[in-house]
Amino acid sequence: MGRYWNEEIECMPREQMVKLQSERLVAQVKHVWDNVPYYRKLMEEKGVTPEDIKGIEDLHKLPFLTKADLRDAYPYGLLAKPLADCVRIQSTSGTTGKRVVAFYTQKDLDIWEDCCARAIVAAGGTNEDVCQVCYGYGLFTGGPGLNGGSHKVGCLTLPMSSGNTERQIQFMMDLGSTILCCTPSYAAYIGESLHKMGYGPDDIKLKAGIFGAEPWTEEMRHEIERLLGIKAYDIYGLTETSGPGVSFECEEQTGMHINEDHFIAEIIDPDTGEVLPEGSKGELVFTSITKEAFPLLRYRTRDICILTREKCSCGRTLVKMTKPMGRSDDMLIIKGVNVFPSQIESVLLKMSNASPNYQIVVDRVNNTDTFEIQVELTDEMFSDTIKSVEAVEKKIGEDIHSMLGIRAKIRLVEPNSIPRSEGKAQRVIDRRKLV
Ligand code: DLL
Repeated sequence: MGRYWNEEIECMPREQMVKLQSERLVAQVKHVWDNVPYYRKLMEEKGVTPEDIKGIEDLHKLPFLTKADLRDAYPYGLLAKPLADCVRIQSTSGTTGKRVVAFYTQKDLDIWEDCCARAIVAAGGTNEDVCQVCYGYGLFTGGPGLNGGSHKVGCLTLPMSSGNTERQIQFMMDLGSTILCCTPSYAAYIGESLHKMGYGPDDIKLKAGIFGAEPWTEEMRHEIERLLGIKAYDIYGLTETSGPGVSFECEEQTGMHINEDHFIAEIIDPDTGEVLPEGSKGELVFTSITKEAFPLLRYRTRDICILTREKCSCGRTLVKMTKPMGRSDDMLIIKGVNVFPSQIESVLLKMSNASPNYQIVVDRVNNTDTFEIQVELTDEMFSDTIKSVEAVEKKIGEDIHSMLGIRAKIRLVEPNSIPRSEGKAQRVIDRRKLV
């Protein structure tokens, strides 16, 4: 028994899928070679030409692409279509170096929304449903992606964006929302608020939720399911590969099926780059084989997980990935926003009177991330007036907010109070225990 958006693809026999992937890969490699000088150079450096790629068995010959390449090529250097053919951009947060800008043609948008439609249908969605989308709208891919998928399925779509939780709950009750799409931490917060307002699962019509964009545990899943009286499904994706919908959970809830007709997944050793056999834990690498405007070949996601082809009771033959089990870089996801410690360092280094000794403390209290940055006072500042210290605190807070789009609690601490280390400085204390 299964609920599919595209049964032919989702349940396609393996040999047929390999054939489809191979054909698409060959065409995609030619497309980037012909249209993206940046790629051609990378391939030439590795001594590979499109003729060397005859099918997915040759994938390993291609060079990897990393976030550093995206930064080098920012903003237009990886574009594979004329700008006149592009109709949308989406982006990650971060005002400087770490920002990722992805481009879409109309066909790219259609495919992306189709992937999200598969996730909604796998969670039980039909055109009878009322789908409340509380991911952020705007440059973030969460809102636009699930919104588009919901339209495709024919759900009545509520483009709420995040925030204003009482109003979210009011709408949910008035309009009888049946599917909720948001980050898991926001889902838990909505659940708690519902109870605080004196209501419970019997007062709402929700049956399912599609939650992703940040790590979350099985315990959190059970908590959300209990608070809202729903079944909670995971969804994964990243801006670089379009956004949400690269993979999605089915009713078995034992990993997320990857939309393999659009993305080829590999697991590599993050240190050596060697491709690892099925079932190994390693870094997830994606090749997008249908994207026109912003195709990425062998893109290193930095997410650590395991792929499995064990038969799934839902009938889908698409490979499954586990929840990401961590990252091979130092990126943190705080309140759904991607944060690199180096971004915080760059804010501090720009201020002549702040010390570069800092520590980031992240925790999860009542299912919401807390974000504190402890910054050491310099000796001169320590003897300054409280007023001038407060001014520094405020300035750091504002600069962090404008850099990341989220607020941090800034705590100035005494000189030399942050432990020094002899090796790598421990910049991050993450108490959330997410994996
Ligand atoms: O978070 C896209 C998205 C939106 C996915 C809505 C799901 C739902 P980025 O902001 O580029 O894109 O962040 C991508 O977030 O590399 C993972 O580390 C993490 N991530 C995304 N989904 C999950 C998930 C969106 N289900 C980065 N579980 C990725 C754990 C996730 N981590």
